[in-house]
Amino acid sequence: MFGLFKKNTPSNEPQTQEEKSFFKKAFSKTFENIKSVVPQKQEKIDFDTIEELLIESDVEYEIVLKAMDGLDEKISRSALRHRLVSLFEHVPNFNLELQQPEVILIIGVNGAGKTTTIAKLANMYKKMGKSVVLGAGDTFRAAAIEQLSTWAEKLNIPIIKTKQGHDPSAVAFDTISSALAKNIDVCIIDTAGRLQTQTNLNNELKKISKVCTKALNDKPFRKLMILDGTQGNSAIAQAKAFNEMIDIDGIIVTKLDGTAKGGALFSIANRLELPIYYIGIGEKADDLMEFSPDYFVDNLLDQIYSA
Ligand SMILES: Nc1nc2c(ncn2[C@@H]2O[C@H](COP(=O)(O)OP(=O)(O)O)[C@@H](O)[C@H]2O)c(=O)[nH]1
Ligand SMILES: [Mg+2]
Repeated sequence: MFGLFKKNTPSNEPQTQEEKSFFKKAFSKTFENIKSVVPQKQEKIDFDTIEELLIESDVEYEIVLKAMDGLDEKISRSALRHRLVSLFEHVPNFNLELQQPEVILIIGVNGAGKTTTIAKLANMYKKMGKSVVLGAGDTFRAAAIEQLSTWAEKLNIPIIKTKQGHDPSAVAFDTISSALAKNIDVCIIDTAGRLQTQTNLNNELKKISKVCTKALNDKPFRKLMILDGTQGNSAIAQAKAFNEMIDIDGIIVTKLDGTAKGGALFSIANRLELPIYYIGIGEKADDLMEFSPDYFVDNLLDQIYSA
């Protein structure tokens, strides 16, 4: 089965038939779109055609130019594979050593899928036999606390929460303290959606991050950015600003099930120089998948290249 937050290695690839078809379903719109540019599979494909299909699947133009620089007029599968896979190559910037408790702070704009992704991660950890506690750190809206509480109940997982309007840093601190006191393996902390331009909210986020560090006695924890896949490339500027603010460790891209913009994964990973750990492919607790760049690229090339 999938491990959590491993380096992107071939072992991250879907193993069972079920996982494989799940992956194909997630990218079905993106792949259909690509096939409309190259209706017939070929051994070598024209430079201009490849350029067009990358742009069509929402790879940023700058990244398209970078990936294709110096390639021949007729491009072979292996040449293109090499270029596309290397767009994902960069070392994850967090310490892979497991901490106890493993703390994950979830960050992103409103509606990106933060709360839903927390439920999915909690579900995954639980299935691995780990104990989990959730922190309802989006104290901005009462509905957000309720939403996470509903998930906690459904998944039978404890949750730490306060009233709407209370200090989210206190919730983060209490969640971590509770995990330490009860020997819980994993803490996942929600935060309110915010834009990179909202100074007050951003100072609040820095404070939450500092409080986590303090509660953990300076041990590292993970800050994951949730990006809405249907936004394609427009999510990148946002994520860059957040990364400058509090050093993001990795990305989860949601809602890939509803978009043909799967190519944006290339630009997101390359421009942010951060690993994409998971992809969200639906609204249910099981709709989260580990992301393997190699497997993604191979499947994409299968659509257009003959064997
Ligand atoms: N189709 C689909 N919908 C998703 C996915 N992740 C989240 N959503 C939906 O997106 C909406 C916003 O999600 P939510 O978790 O509340 O976002 P938040 O504001 O960032 O916490 C909800 O209706 C979710 O069910 C996904 O991977 N696929
Ligand atoms: Mg939320």
